Amino acid sequence: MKIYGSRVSYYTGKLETYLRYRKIPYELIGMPYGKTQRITDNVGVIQMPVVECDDGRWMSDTTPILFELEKDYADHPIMPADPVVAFIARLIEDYADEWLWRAAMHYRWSYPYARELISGILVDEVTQHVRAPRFLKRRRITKRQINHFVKRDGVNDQTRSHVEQGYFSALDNMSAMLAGRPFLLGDAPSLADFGLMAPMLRHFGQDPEPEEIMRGRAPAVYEWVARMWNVQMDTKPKFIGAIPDDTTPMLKEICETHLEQLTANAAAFGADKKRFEMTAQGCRYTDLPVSRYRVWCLEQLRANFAALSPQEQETVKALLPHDQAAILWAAEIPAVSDYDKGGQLPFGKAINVYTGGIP
Ligand SMILES: N[C@@H](CCC(=O)N[C@@H](CS)C(=O)NCC(=O)O)C(=O)O
Repeated sequence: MKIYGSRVSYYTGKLETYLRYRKIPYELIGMPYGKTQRITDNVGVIQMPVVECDDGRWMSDTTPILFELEKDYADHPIMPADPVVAFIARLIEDYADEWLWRAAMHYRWSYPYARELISGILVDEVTQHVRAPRFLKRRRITKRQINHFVKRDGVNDQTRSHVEQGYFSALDNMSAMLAGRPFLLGDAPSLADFGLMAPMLRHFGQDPEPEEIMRGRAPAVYEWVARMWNVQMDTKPKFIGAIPDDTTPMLKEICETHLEQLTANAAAFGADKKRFEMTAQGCRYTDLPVSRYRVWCLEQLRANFAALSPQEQETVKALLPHDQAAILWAAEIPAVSDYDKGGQLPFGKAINVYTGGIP
């Protein structure tokens, strides 16, 4: 298959880790920003990664892509057999996809060495068609990324240290889980591990400033990144049969941050707003972009919770004893995403995380 993306992209790294695990051959092609028509015709929007399959079909959105590819590996899946553990794997993946993104973009574009490194790689990969001096292209892309993905995503003097604390918490919480097991939910990589590779591989584990933090604060996570990159397929993957206490801090963090954001975002989307406010762990964010895509993420989590047996639902509720978790089982939410209504994904038309492209 052909993957259009970038070797420094968050979600491309997640997909590549999975493809390597499954020994699925692929060719990574820089996203052709000069010729985007073919991409938008086939998947609806420009985002990375986008997959062109050998049979002519196109795929987008890494979570549905992974589940589509999983159909060939039913006897040794990345989803734990226990339904509660499987639900927690989905929750961790969603947090990795949609919450840690802000911290990852902040560390990449607010710090000088990361900015220097990545702006150079990005312009060489995806702006070959732009006829302008390289230093100018780097300056332009840096400005775009800082504006769109740092400032417009709510990182400012009030929130910066909380955003950075979110990275430290992820490192500490993963270290606690990895102290007892090679992978987060067992002896083999699960959806939770592949999800966390998105921020940990191509951003935190590669961009100079956060990489230095990872090496010093969480060597077990640094080691896990390499382990994930080299992990061999196991024909009998062993996952834990119940969620252990070492997972408690991560689940608390997910409720207090990611679920807080999903709740406030859904309320704002339902009220037809473009920007919203929220308070997470005492930190006030006053200007965040509303995301239709993340309403869909919440719908997916809720549908998966609803599919659990009453007893499994009680177990999940006991694992998430925080106010913010109630959105997972509330009778209804004040918004409908209307995304992927026909259940076509990963073959349907995609939408950007922020509707209408970058806010
Ligand atoms: N839900 C998508 C998200 C993909 C995504 O947002 N990718 C980022 C880069 S890693 C992107 O393309 N952003 C738009 C841009 O930078 O122009 C997935 O799971 O693949």
